[in-house]
Amino acid sequence: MSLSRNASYIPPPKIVPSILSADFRRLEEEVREAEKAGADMLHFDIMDGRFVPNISFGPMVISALRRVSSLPFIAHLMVEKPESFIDPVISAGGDLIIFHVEACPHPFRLIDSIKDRGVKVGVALNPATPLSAIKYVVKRVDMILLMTVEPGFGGQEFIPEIMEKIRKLRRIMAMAELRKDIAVDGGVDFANASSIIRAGANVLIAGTSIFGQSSIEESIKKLKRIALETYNELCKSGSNQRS
Ligand code: S6P
Ligand code: MG
Repeated sequence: MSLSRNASYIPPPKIVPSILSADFRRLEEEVREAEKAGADMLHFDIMDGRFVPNISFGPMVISALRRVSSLPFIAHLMVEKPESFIDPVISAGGDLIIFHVEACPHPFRLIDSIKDRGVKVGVALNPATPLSAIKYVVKRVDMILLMTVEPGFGGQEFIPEIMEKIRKLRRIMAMAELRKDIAVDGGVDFANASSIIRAGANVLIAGTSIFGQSSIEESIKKLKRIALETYNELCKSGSNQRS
């Protein structure tokens, strides 16, 4: 099916909790609660203290949680030399691996090596990295992740300038008739979720506004409601075409 003129194709929204903000003393319970509440995927921030000024956790945490959740797992590699994390993340149970374009001089090789192992692949861009950095690889990936904070820490504020970057990427995709997930990561909350979907992103990755709240379940449901209402409105008005 080809796109009607002027309509963009935003895939249905997905709410993706980032466990960086979870209570690590009760990680299993919090992940079970998130899954029960309707989370669509789970997001794991792997940091090496070099690509970003912080260290989080490695594939072992993915492997431990793989035993308690059947959600698709996204591994967000905020590391130098992402190629050395591919096998450990896949063995641990990762379903989609996202590498940073700033950390990878040979993205075609890395994308192929991830896909050859039967795993999905995404590419992430730091806030100040222009979209031209992924021009030649965008067709080959399953997801593009736009950082909406400088990577490294949870609980930061969404950088408003990135809203225009989301719009631009969705426009580029519509012109090329590409129907891919655009994820945003950092500072996503109840107040900006609707504008993010309107701009053209559909995967909302959220740490603080899910795990940092009094109820994980209510937060996921609220984010989902906001995202779905906005999405349905866009489809109804004809500015977005359903699949
Ligand atoms: C950004 C961070 C992100 C995370 C984070 C978002 O530094 O490293 O990649 O996914 O968990 O958290 P929050 O609190 O901004 O939603
Ligand atoms: Mg992340």
